[in-house]
Amino acid sequence: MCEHCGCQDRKKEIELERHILSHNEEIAARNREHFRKKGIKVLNLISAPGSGKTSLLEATIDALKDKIPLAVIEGDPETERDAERIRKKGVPVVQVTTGGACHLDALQVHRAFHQLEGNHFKLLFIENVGNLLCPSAFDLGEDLRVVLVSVPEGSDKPAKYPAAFFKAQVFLITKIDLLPYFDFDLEETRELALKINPQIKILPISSKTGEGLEEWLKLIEGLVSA
Ligand SMILES: Nc1nc2c(ncn2[C@@H]2O[C@H](COP(=O)(O)OP(=O)(O)O)[C@@H](O)[C@H]2O)c(=O)[nH]1
Ligand SMILES: [Mg+2]
Repeated sequence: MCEHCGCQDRKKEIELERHILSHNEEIAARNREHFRKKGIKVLNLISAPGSGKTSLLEATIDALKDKIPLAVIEGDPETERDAERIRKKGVPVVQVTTGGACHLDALQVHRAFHQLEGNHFKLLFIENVGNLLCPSAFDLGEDLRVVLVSVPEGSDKPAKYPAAFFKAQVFLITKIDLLPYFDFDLEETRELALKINPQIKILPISSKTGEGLEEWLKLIEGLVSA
């Protein structure tokens, strides 16, 4: 090992990371095949803590649960709090507590999915652990990856966290009811995201006022009927 920077250790670390990621990809591919066979469409929601993932799920469930049977997997470092919020909506939910890990992996989703067995659903939402960095490296077997940034977080986030935007199909700008109170630049954030991923679909929404939700719901209904 190099006594100055420990570069030998770093090499081992990189090899270990590669091994973990390729193992995750194998399980994610199996998840994807399993979901496909069962006719279940899966969305993976990724954002920083507090961007409004659970609030969006609550609003989405209110709008869709009588039309589409759905279920939720919640990921958090600790507590059943988000699962309790979803349970109150009368929807099957499994909470995965990662004990400090900053993302969900495909094996955790595989196990949580088995806990949902016995429930009938066609749509599965996975709320990832609140973090804009780590979850983007881990495929869970989802059909649609959705990245969220809320207005108070600032419009520069796509430039700072490009991997999250590169691998997502949908970018939700959340809490747009707060636009009058923050210097969030909608055009800037759109441009930054499209520079990283020209195909990404961008929807500004507010779970509080319902603005923009219609298009989000249409997108989900389109995915389920595809
Ligand atoms: N003003 C406003 N607040 C919101 C909106 N969505 C969520 N919040 C608030 O943001 C906070 C975090 O929301 P939550 O859904 O728990 O975020 P999560 O950590 O990403 O799941 C809560 O206090 C919510 O009430 C919104 O559209 N507008
Ligand atoms: Mg949450």
